[in-house]
Amino acid sequence: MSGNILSNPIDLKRIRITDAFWKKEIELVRDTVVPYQWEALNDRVPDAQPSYCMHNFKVAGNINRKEEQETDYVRPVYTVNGFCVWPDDPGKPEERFYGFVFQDSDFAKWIEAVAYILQQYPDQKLEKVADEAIDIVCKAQQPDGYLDTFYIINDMSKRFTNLRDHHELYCLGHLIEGAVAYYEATGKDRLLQAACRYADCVAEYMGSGTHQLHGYPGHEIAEMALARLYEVTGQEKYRDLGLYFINERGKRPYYFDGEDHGAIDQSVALRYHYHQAHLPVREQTEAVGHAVRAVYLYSGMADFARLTQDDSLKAACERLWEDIVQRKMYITGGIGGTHIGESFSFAYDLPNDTAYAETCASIGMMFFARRMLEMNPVSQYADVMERELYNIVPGGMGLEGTSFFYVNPLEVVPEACHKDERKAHVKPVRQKWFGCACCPPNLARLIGSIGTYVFTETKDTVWVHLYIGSHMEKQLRISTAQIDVESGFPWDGHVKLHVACDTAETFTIALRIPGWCRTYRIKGLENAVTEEKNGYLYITKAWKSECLELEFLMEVQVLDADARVREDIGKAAVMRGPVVYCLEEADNGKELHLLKMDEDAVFEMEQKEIAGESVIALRAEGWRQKKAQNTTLYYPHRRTEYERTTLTWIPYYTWANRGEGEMQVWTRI
Ligand code: FUB
Ligand code: ZN
Repeated sequence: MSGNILSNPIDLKRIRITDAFWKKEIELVRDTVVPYQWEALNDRVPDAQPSYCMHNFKVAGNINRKEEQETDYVRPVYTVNGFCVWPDDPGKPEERFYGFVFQDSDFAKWIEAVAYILQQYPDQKLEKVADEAIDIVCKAQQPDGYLDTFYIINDMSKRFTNLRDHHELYCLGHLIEGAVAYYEATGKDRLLQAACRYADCVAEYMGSGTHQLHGYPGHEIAEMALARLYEVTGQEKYRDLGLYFINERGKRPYYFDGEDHGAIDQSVALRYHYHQAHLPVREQTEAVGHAVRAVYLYSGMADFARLTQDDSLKAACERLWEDIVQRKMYITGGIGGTHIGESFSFAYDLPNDTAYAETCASIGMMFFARRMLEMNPVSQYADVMERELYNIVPGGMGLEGTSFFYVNPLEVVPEACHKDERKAHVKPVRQKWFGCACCPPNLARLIGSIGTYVFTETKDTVWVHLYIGSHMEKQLRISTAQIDVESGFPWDGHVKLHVACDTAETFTIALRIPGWCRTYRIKGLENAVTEEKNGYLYITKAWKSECLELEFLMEVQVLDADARVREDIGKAAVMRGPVVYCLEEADNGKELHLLKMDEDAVFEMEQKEIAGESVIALRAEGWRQKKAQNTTLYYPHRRTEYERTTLTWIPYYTWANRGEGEMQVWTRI
């Protein structure tokens, strides 16, 4: 790849997070989220929607056992809630498959989160629970490696007949991700072996051979997972399978058209777009269709662009990236403007109150961004990671760690969520669990692995992409550098970078200059050669024992949206550093739409407690529109009158932690 710098993320084992903000989040995942989610996967959370995830694995494992023990055992065929269209012998309730077809993936994400926690906080009790869970999962595996409980329980003869909808390859992808992480954390390879065997089974069925299916995943993720499996095992067959999926997508005739999708309608005109299969991936220019699928695909494309040094694949990733961040991303980092198909809408169509902005899609943006950084360290990618990290990611979870948002709107009037079906997908408060629970365990694995987003490295350069307090070790040619980042983010822009080497040695540290920062100061550059490039300050010197002090001026910024974003015309949003702010009813009363900011508002910062979380809130004098004394719905225009009021903004990620109420990010100005 001409002119590019390829750098690698750093293994979690080499990083220790010391950051006030993120250490707390990771510990919340360790102490609350992981145990809570284990209860949820076992259907033991009172008043929450059941998961059936572990139930399905157990049922599938029992079928295996019966087949082994009873030669005349006939595998039953069962139906599944809303999905299965096969002969309807419902079978015994306790032996049926329940839930969504991809329920297995919730275990895989959970075990991945457990793995990241164990890497940072060894814990024998947790490891035992995880090993027992792995045992249940592995018992469900078929002799040829197949491992998807939906078909194992329902009808094995139908497997791989509906790649478009039935998520076998999605479950494979998640299984690989979880298995690799668990192997890296514990050295135990039982789940990794299971994942490899399932991948081998898929590779038997799918590929370019005449006897094989020329298919690819209906929901992407296997691509990036196979890239990871290849990197961990060194086995080229996994790289080849992942690349095959990437290259096959979008070819004509459309593979899914040859499948039997049962009762599920095929006639939707944009069906190719929904799966990003409307064009071969190298020809794609616009981010379309289901947003999570899309960014998982683009992440896989970026992996293979790097692994195979493929410039045309990289160029496609860059075009798709640009389309998202310049035309289809909310200020919060949310993506997916419409709930119809959980999809991207058209350019600049970013409604606030019907937004989809699925938590998983923002997590997918993190994956995509880090992979783009690995191919080319340009600060805009890290800027987006940071936007996701301080807004949608922590906001996706309640401050207590046991409630979650799937959809992340930018404006909420609770009554509308309850009464207007067009907004039924928008919940005004976080939920304990979801029937389709993709987001909560996705958050757990992302937060658990946050350390892998902070730096990337080559032999002689370390990039600091995120200012997250952390410690890492860098092996140089002759000595080892201990690098410590101390950071006040997201509340203040002070950062200290301590570097200590046993013997003075020359290497480069590249520090990201955040996109939101107009002025920064740095102390400690004596005897250094510096260069600013692509949003990074490259500092090369013989490091021995030094401390760099940085100050990124963190001002309150009032932001407009491009005039093509119809919903935000005449409105402004408030940010400070990477944090997006919002108005909430709890501080500003009802009818937030009547509030108006001053063009030249003077903001004051206020330390505030929100459900036990200490944050910086912002206050400024503004206006509340007076209601006219009309007796009819419409009346002759008269000058609008306002009264003075104080507006209080809180960080977006903390909204809906004080009960149900209105919220808005964009306010009239
Ligand atoms: O299809 C699996 C997951 O469920 C998707 O990623 C989410 O968008 C939800 O539809
Ligand atoms: Zn999700």
